[in-house]
Amino acid sequence: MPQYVCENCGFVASLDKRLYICPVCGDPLTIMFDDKEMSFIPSGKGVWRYSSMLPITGKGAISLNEGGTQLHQSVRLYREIGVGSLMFKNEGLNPTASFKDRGMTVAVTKAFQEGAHGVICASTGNTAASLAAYAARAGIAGYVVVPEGAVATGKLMQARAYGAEIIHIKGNFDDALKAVSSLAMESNELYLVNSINPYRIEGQKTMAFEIYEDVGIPDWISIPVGNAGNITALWKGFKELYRIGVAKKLPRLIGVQAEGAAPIYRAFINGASSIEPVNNPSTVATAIRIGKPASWRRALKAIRESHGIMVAVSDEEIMSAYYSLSSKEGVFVEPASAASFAGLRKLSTQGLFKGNEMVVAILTGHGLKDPESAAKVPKKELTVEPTKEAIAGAILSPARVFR
Ligand code: AN7
Repeated sequence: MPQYVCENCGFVASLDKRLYICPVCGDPLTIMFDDKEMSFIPSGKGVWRYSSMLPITGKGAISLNEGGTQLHQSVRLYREIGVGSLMFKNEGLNPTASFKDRGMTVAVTKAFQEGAHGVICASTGNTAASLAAYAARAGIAGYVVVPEGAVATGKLMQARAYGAEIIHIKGNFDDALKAVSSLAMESNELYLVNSINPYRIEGQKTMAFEIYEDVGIPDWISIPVGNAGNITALWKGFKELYRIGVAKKLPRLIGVQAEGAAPIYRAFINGASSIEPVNNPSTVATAIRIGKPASWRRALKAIRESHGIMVAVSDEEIMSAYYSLSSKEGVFVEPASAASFAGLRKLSTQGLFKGNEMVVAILTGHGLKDPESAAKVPKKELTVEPTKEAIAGAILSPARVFR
């Protein structure tokens, strides 16, 4: 049987208990399978296609058809960074428009099976939107705790529309997660669905399975890092495929943090064995405005084991990547997701790529989530009289339009 394992101190426990973090050292627990307990027998669509690799079956799952997201082949930006092939895994195509839905279907199904009265999370926005949708689907209460004034409007409106109760705190995400975790750990009724919940990681690891089925094993995969659950999940998925002999090699991971919220990047660059938390994280990419990532240790391990690299990008680099993705590829994502490409761009100027690599950039959330950021791109807008002449006169680049 799979069991909880603490990758830090070796604590082991049965999945019968409800546990999130290690009772000995406080690190998030991992659901660990023996090789012989895993078989890669994809069947059906989306996250539950990989039930044979998950700790619970898809029977009676609380699902909104999450997963099964598309890879977009880059048509322009791959040349700029100088690789053979660049693909964007568009997680914005999930039902609530972020990758969180992959983990949420598994975690909320578990909550439902346990008879939890409600689910709760701390969130920079996307987890809140996802929780709210799956709680609605399950018919249980949803509570989301968010940093006041620091969540993109689309995400907040999603949570509101799905009927969740929204609690704003006068603090940041790290404060929210600390308070919410300790509340959930004292309560039988409230089930915690942040990424310190090991079932979240299980759902999210299916991203790796989809990439494998679509294109095999890329040379590099870049992924934005906030609380570090997703990079943990991505690596777990690939390692499991490798351990059971399905995949013959492993990708190298590129973890991207925003400069103002980059404790894992700093630890990596300094060769440190632990992170120095950032007390006042700040970045335009509000989704990853996180100073004390819960899964930092597993993220560092993933980067080091994969012979990967951490990179930090400025807000300017993020917003430039954001506009490049939308205006040159037609792929509109939120700033935290654009960090994924910003990191590749930065590493390419530092000479990381040789020219023939296959690279996948994980784009974690949809652009419509964050209209405040879209409002910052250069405007090409005019208001004119409702006449043919006025409109023709207002067209700024006639050479392209009247070709
Ligand atoms: C678009 O919603 O933490 O490294 O509370 O929304 O697994 O935290 C969101 C994180 C990247 C980082 N991209 O993933 C939350 C939250 C987007 C995100 C991340 C988030 P992790």
